[in-house]
Order: sequence, then C-alpha cells, then structure tokens
Amino acid sequence: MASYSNVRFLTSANALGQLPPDAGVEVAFAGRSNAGKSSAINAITQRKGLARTSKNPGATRLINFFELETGRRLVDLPGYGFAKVPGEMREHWGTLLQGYFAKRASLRGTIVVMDVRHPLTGHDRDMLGLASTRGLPVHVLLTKADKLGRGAAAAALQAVRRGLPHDGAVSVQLFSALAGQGVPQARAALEALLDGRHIKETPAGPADPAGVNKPGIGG
Ligand SMILES: Nc1nc2c(ncn2[C@@H]2O[C@H](COP(=O)(O)OP(=O)(O)O)[C@@H](O)[C@H]2O)c(=O)[nH]1
Ligand SMILES: [Mg+2]
Repeated sequence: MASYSNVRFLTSANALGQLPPDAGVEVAFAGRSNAGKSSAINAITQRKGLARTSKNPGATRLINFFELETGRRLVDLPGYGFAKVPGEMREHWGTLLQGYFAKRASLRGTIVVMDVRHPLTGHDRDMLGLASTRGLPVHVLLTKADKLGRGAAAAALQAVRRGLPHDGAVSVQLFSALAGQGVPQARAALEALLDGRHIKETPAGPADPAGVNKPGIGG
C-alpha cells in the first residue's frame, strides 16, 4: 500500500495562468463546501494538517496542489455549492474549474466527495458531467458515514450507486475521515486513478457487502 511520507504542499492557483507545470499525473478532489474534502485528503495522505479543514464553508477558494511524489499530484479544488458567496465570485470559480478540466493534460481522474446524507446534488452532477466530458474516471467518496447507522449507510450507498451513470467510469464507496472507515480503499482508488487503472463498478456483478469494489476488478 502506498504511503505518502513525502507529501508536501506545492502551490495554490487562483487563475489558470498560476497552475504548476502540466507534466506528470494528478487526481483532483472535488465536492461541495463542507462535504469533508479536506478531511478526506488528510485521512488518505495520513497528514492531519495537510489540507486545512474548516467549519467555515466556502473558505477554500483556491486550487491547491500537493505533491505525493515527483510527478504525482493531488489537487484540492475549490468547494462548490455554497450559497453565501457573491455571484461574481461563484462565476470566477466556475470558469476556473471549467478551464482546469478542459485544459489540464496531466489530470487523470476525479475523486468526488459527497456527504453521505446529502449526495448527488445538482452541483455534484455538474462535476460528474465535467469529468465525463473529458472521459475521466470518477471515484465517489460518500463521507461522514459515521453519522449514519450501518443499515442507513448501506442503503445510501445503494441509492447513489443506482443514481450514478452506469458507463463503467464511476465507482463509489462509503468513507469516514473521523472513524477511519474506507481509508485503504480510497487510497487504492487514488493510486488506481493516478496509474490509469481505475476500479470500475460491476453493475450486474455480485453484491459487495463491504461497500467497495475490490482493487483490480474490471480495472
Ligand atoms: N462526523 C464527521 N465529520 C466530518 C468528517 N469529515 C469531515 N467532517 C467535518 O465536516 C466539516 C467540514 O470538513 P472539511 O474537511 O473542512 O470539508 P471541505 O469544506 O469539504 O474541505 C468539519 O467540521 C469536519 O470536521 C467525517 O468523516 N465525519
Ligand atoms: Mg476544504
């Protein structure tokens, strides 16, 4: 299993001209503000303070780049869907995100973080659309799973699975940064995206009681 002992903050960008050189590979983390994106990044990299977590939604307005190893990056995209930011600023983010997705050659895949209690918002679907337009695979983390009982979490997972496009490009799992649930699976999914061997859903396949596809299936 990969360990990111050398992970470090690389740079922040507030405009397409500020992106680091477009070489190597990177995976972008996207999600609604406050969904738990920074906490997920910290849990996956095992670095508590790497991506700042906040109780103040909308605080992260920049694209933040972290280097896992030379040529392998993780990208923390600005949170979307926060109502209290002025329209002009929201437009700037939208343009920045669309430009990033349209032009970034080293982008290999997206991890979309959704609160398991409020999954698949309109903005989440827009994000899935951005990725699919580029033909990029997506792995969905249904986070804060600790907030639901096992049965409710399993039901939410099934509902999201049914609601996602069945084009073999999207996979989904339960996750909790707080409880440490699903961290190895999320790390495996990140590695697979970086390596171009995404773990695909098997819609007609056997039940998956762990809530996660085993690495390697269909990939
Ligand atoms: N219970 C619980 N709370 C979480 C979890 N992940 C994040 N949070 C909390 O949700 C809030 C937003 O988290 P953050 O990672 O900053 O979200 P971001 O805006 O998507 O980056 C913070 O108060 C976190 O402590 C989780 O897995 N379980
Ligand atoms: Mg954040």
